Amino acid sequence: MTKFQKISENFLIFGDYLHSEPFGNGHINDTFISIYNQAGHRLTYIFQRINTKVFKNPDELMENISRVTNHLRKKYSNRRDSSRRALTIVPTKNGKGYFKDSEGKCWRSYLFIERALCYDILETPEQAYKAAKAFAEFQHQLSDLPEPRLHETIPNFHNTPMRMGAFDEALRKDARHRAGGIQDEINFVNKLRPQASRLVDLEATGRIPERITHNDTKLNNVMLDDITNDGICVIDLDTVMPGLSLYDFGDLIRSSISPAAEDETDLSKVCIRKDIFEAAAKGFIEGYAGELLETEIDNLTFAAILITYENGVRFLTDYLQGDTYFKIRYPQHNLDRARNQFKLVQEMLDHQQELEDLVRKVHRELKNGK
Ligand code: ADP
Ligand code: GN1
Ligand code: MG
Repeated sequence: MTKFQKISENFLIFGDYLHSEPFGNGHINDTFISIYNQAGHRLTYIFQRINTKVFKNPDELMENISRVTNHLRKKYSNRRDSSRRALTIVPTKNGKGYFKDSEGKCWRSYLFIERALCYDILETPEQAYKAAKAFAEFQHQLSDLPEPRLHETIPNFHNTPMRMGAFDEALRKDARHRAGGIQDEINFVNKLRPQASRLVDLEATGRIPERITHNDTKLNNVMLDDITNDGICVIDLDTVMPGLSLYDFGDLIRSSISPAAEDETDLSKVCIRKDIFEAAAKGFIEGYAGELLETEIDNLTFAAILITYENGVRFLTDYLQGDTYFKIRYPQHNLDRARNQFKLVQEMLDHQQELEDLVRKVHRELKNGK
């Protein structure tokens, strides 16, 4: 029996284990698919080794996910496809949300969502509209989650000024002697520094509300239906916690507006697609069913710029610290990602006015019922 099969035997799964393989392109957890023979049906399950360096309290993490997925499932209960619309945690045989193996590693399992795909690069404005709508509806559906407040699985996750503080500290320590080669990137970080606190300031002064948000709305964290392209299921729920609606719009734009991959090194390929942006803005505002405040709508474009910048700063910080957070495939990977993100920031800054105008146009059209 393989080590993996032994782990999987601790979950409440009926049938015979056939095999497993690594799956997906996530930067944080280790994800696998496992195939079972269940009374003659071939069934697939997701297994994940939770990254406990990043998520330090797996009990609180799984409690959040369990509350969120149960709440969503109730909302979909009259649709007869609730287990495709919300993640379903497969419990352990002891009724827990995760299993701790003999090495102290934490494992969980989800039902595999069939006939849907996660995209790393968005292909059409229709997909942008549907992905954005799914993330906005996800937030909207969680707006009446009963108390208590969700645990903050990573405190200050999108607190950009604190991310800047971490960057400054990493630069000061320069643990891997890498600072010498990144002067252009340091200059870019400093150029935008004065804007870093805008969203946290808007929140602190009560002009935008705290909501329950996903906080990791990277394009490949929503599954689009194979046939309809509908955003069938929002996944990767580890960072669902109190946050700002703007973070989720910002991160979706960051990860979908460019036709190039997040680690593309030919920066001439990193550019913005206005039709994708417009479609995503429409899907996001519409998915919120009229409940986004004007101040939130007015800051959608800025949020896309800020979250892309914040990600660049995070990649660069990890590069300076010796690549301890994001999975990398080669030593310069985080630096390449940071350069890519900063190029994308510059592209958005160069067209900021046009993007703002698109948001206003979409908002106006939706208000007029178009
Ligand atoms: P990470 O935190 O590492 O990004 P994710 O939870 O996003 O991990 O999972 C990584 C990938 O695995 C996803 O992008 C998706 O392709 C796939 N995946 C995760 N959960 C499911 C699921 N329940 N059904 C189908 N695919 C899934
Ligand atoms: C990570 O887990 P994944 O790959 O969906 C990261 C996000 C970053 C993203 C950049 C918990 O997302 O914050 O924006 O990489 N998730 C966490 O690709 O840090
Ligand atoms: Mg993911």
